[in-house]
Amino acid sequence: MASAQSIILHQYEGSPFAEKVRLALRLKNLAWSKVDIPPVMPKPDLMPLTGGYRRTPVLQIGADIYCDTALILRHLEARFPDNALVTAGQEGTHCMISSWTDKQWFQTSVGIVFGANIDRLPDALKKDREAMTGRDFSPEGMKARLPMLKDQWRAQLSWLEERLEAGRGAGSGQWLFGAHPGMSDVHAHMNIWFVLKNVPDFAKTCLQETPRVQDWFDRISESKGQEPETLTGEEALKLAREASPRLLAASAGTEPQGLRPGERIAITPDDMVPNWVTGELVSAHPNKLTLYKVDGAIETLHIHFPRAGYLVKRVED
Ligand SMILES: N[C@@H](CCC(=O)N[C@@H](CS)C(=O)NCC(=O)O)C(=O)O
Repeated sequence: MASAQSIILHQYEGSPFAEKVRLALRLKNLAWSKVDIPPVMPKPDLMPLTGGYRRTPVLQIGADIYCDTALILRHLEARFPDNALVTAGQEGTHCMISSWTDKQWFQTSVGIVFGANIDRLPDALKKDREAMTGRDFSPEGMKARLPMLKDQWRAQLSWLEERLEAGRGAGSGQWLFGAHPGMSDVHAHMNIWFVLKNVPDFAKTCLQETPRVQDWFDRISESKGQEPETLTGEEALKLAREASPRLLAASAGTEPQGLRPGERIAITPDDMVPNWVTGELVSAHPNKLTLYKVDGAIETLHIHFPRAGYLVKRVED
């Protein structure tokens, strides 16, 4: 039975970013629970946890809410260090890798998945993603870009092949960086998983040209982990309301904007139509920012965001 200590992933099955976290949970063999959320707005059971942040996935542990896989994975690794995915010497590298897999490569993947399936996609999904990204999802535009995006995707896949080949020469080419699967492997797996699932013929043809990647992908996909318990959104909200966030010292170092604990600030991802979440700053670090008393959320929560890829501003009263 889930408790205030349980790892709860708010997710949906087809989400590649959720798959990234599921893979990390499998590799770390952690027990976890899930709440299946809708892939489009509205998300009535998620908003009281995030204060309006709408993306998938979101991680909840009691009254602490972690937004964005960049922070979710860092937090899981720090809080549950067994079966480490960030091994000595790899600190920082996986963040640089994820900034490529999650932005440049993912934009290519999503263009291919939507472009190849555009005539079958529900209108609600197209409209939702148009509103979220401000981009053009017209069938003509998507179809016209498809062949060019496929070129881009194959080029990026070939970087993994080169990496695995180079590692083999150094005696550790089983995984991207070393003899054990690590966080960089977790980040790199997502785009292949997503395109293989939704545009299988194209992905399989590319993988035939990159046999080391195919072998690596098959091996990492074999990880089993633990089956999650399924919770309802209401059950997760009850846990959040009844728990207290982990103790966290109010602190901010040398913030470029001079932000101080107690100030009202707003934060949004920088790669979509602004989705500001507004609350009181508890603590700010170069890679993490924590809010309390967030507008539209359960007041007592601590809601945590990464910094890279996010815009932050002070909110004047
Ligand atoms: N930078 C975010 C990106 C997450 C993301 O774009 N997720 C997609 C689903 S895979 C999404 O939020 N789609 C809209 C939605 O689910 O509402 C992260 O790493 O968590």
